[in-house]
Amino acid sequence: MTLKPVRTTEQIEAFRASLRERPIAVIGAGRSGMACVRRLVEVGAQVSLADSKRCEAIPHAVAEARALGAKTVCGFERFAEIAGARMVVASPGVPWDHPALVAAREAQVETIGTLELGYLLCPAPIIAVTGTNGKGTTCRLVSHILREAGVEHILAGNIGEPLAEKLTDATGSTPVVVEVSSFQLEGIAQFHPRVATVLNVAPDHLDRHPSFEDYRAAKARIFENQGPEDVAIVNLDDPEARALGMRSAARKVTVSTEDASADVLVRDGRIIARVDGEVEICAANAFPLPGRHHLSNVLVATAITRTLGVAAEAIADGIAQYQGPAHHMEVVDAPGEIRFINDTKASNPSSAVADLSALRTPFVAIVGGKDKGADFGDLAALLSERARATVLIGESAARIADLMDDRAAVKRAGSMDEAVRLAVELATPGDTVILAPACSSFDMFDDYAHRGRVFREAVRALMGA
Ligand code: UMA
Repeated sequence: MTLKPVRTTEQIEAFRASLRERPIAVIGAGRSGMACVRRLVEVGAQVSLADSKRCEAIPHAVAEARALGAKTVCGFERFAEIAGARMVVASPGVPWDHPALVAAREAQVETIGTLELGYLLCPAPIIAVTGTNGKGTTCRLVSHILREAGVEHILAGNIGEPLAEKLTDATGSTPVVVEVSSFQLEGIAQFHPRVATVLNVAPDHLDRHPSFEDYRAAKARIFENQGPEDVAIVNLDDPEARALGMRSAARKVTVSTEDASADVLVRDGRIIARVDGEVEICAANAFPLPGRHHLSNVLVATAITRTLGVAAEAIADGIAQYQGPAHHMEVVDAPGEIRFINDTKASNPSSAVADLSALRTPFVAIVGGKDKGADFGDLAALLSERARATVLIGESAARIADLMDDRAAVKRAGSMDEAVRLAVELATPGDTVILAPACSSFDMFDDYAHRGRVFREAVRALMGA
């Protein structure tokens, strides 16, 4: 199936024309906000860039925005500060119930997220992937398979580069694989992917979304503009994802590790795809990252690429040759008989549980960080039962400690250096020491990548690498 763009050239041109001379406020001077500032300046909008930080804290963004002719509003808090705006574009990190966004909507000012702006300007068809866990891996795997198959495409979204940034490379015939977060989905209106999937839904980001229902509703929005000419990939193994996918108006392509009626399934240890005819892809354990949760992602990536008509051989090669990104089950190169794994990307309990469950060696886990209000029950039970010891860090340490079995070996550390030192003392040769925080990083680090780098450096310093 060749994916057709949803937006016509005429629609995009009319939208661009509607932005000319229009006063538009972009909130958030991070990657998404700055990409939107660039695109809006290009089409001749009158842009104001607003950020809650002081200008001195974001010097590069402020300098670039001013050089482009945009106004800057630092220390931004209220709608009054951008009251002349005729459109507000909010970065994903800005909560949708931010008082300034609420006031803008009350004043009938069109308020959208940065993903929506990218979509409205995008000439390419979109393949969108969301889910609590595995969305980055699935998008990377789809991209890797498409590369193997020689299919030109673009990879964008929550994974790193915003859609609005990658637009400059997009044409009607280059599909864009977009990793989409619940934060981004809150700010959509017309966003309409040709192929969409929700991989799974488990409680996460409950510091941002008022309830699990609200978070799930945000995820469900990925399907809201799809019709029968589009495709929804439905993971039958995850009850939440299944329910959301089955309600979509799109044609369904189902995947399952267990259900023999699925369109992409596992039979006798082999992945079989029944999308436009039945083909065998490869062994179910061909994917280099361990764990059953990854098999679901592999099935979804197979379903997406088969839907696009990619040959079975290219899909099999892409699956077998996939290399994970830094910070996700990344083995740290260090001497000695202890294996160190940097899994800083496991930033919620369900991803940490999935990754820890896949370990085959005894392990000492370093866990904890900013408390997002998540339920640590399953994680604490797994650590109490399976970990040789647990070292807790960050804001959530006390809450996790309270849930651990009395007999479990639990220590607290005030820094990553101390956590790694304690973990090594508690480990025995042949063990794995794994950083799987189950929390976000902002209480101690700039972001998850910073946390991963600090872990790597602490390991190498301690082990004399
Ligand atoms: N800001 C305000 N007011 C607020 C909140 C933020 O002014 O109320 C300002 C901050 O001061 C800062 C800027 O907004 O200057 C940051 O904007 P942002 O938080 O939206 O960050 P970006 O750099 O634009 O990165 C965003 C995504 N960040 C979030 O969703 C929080 C990145 O996902 C994404 O890679 C990037 O767009 C490109 O698409 C990160 C993430 O943590 C990795 N995502 C969450 C996750 O994966 O769990 C959803």
